[in-house]
Amino acid sequence: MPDTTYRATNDLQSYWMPFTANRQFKDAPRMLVGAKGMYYTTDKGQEVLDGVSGMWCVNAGHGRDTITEAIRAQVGQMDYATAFQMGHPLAFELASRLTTMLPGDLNHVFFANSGSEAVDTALKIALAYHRARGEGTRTRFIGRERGYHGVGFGGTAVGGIVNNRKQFGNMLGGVDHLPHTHNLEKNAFSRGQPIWGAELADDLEKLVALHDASTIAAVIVEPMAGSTGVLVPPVGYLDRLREICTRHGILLIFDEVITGFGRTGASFGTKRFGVQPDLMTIAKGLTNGAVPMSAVGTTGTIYDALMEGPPGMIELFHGYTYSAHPLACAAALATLELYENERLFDRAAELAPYWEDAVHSLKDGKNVIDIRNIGLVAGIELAPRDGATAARGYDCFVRCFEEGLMIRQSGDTAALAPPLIIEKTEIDRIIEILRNVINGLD
Ligand code: PXG
Ligand code: PLP
Repeated sequence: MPDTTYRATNDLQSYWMPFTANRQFKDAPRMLVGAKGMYYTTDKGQEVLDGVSGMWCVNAGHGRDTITEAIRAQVGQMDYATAFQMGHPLAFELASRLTTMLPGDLNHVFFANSGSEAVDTALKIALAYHRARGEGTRTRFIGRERGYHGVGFGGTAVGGIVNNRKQFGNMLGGVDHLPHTHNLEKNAFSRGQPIWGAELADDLEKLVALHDASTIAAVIVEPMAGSTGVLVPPVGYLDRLREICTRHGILLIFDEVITGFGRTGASFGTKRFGVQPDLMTIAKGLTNGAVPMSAVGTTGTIYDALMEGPPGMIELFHGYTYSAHPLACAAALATLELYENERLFDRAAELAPYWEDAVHSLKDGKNVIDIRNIGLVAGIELAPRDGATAARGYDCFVRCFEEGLMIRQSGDTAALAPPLIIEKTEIDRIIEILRNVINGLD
């Protein structure tokens, strides 16, 4: 049984909570004290079905023994080792293992600790690559409206979420954005990839015409935008982005922090959608959420371009104290083994049709204006209340939690992304709770 006590001296005030309405939360806290399999346990002893894999990361379910044991063994063996001018075997083993999984010619891996750091790393690698090839004028980045790329200055700048930017001024300069692909008139209640919208990628041509290709380093997009409410790419859209990037010598970065590790019904979104990036960021599911870790996969072309100059020269002046942390490497290796042994990516693909039918059965729910899905992800969009965007979405999240279901709120969209070990009965339970909650909201 989890220990459901926390210290009485805890006044809740000292901790400044991230992405949280601190005062509202502290008036009515939701406290998690345990997690196993598909369920969290609250401090009140309530079991809560995890409909969002913690925060899109616990893809193999909570408290997996082999991962726990791998971390325990590693901390006993060696707690920490710097990655600067030093190595430890698990880091190399993990990188090799990852390159066998990563699609196409993504055969080198740089380690960081969060999705945000992976994004900053990928952007910097893109700049360094162009400079190494004598194209140092390529410094501009193109992101996309409604993109989420973490909270570093780089990621916030290429991201397309106004609330993440407006408190912080100018961000990184020289950034432009593609239009997002969300369109209720054309695509509401699409199952899987929407049919309409590939032509939105052509806006990249306009941006190239405006800024000139010689100034553009990279385009960064999530294959499927997760954080802003599950926006599945229209059929042909990513292919077209790829084609335009290739034609203009622009690197294409896929941010697979959410879409990696089985979420879309394949190992990576790249595989699911059949489009190959030059750089890929991964995090979250890499360690099943157990230890923070992220990585950037790059092509041999990019790596080789930087392996020039005298052999004693540091090729990339970048890295983190905790890059390739031994506990994270141990957790990641155990996680990848678990994914493979339990065939969890295949399982996600096999469950996807059942999941799709289940989530679309909410179509007639009160105020439901769209349902989107792919793999084991779904977004259920509710109409906003007059003058109060996101209020209905927030109430939906709180009510679901009270009823024993954890979802993720994105504006007025309820996002679902359960652990890939979910059973059909648990899918049914998610839908039942959501239906009751949605129909009970004003
Ligand atoms: N890129 C993508 C595509 C993400 O989804 C990050 C980068 C940043 O990762 P870190 O580890 O720095 O948080 C993410 C993270 C939500 C939500 O509301 C999603 C994320 C983070 C916070 C909230 O769905 N994804
Ligand atoms: N700030 C100071 C004062 C540091 O010494 C360091 C690292 O040595 C950092 C920030 C960066 O920390 P990290 O490598 O964990 O990103």
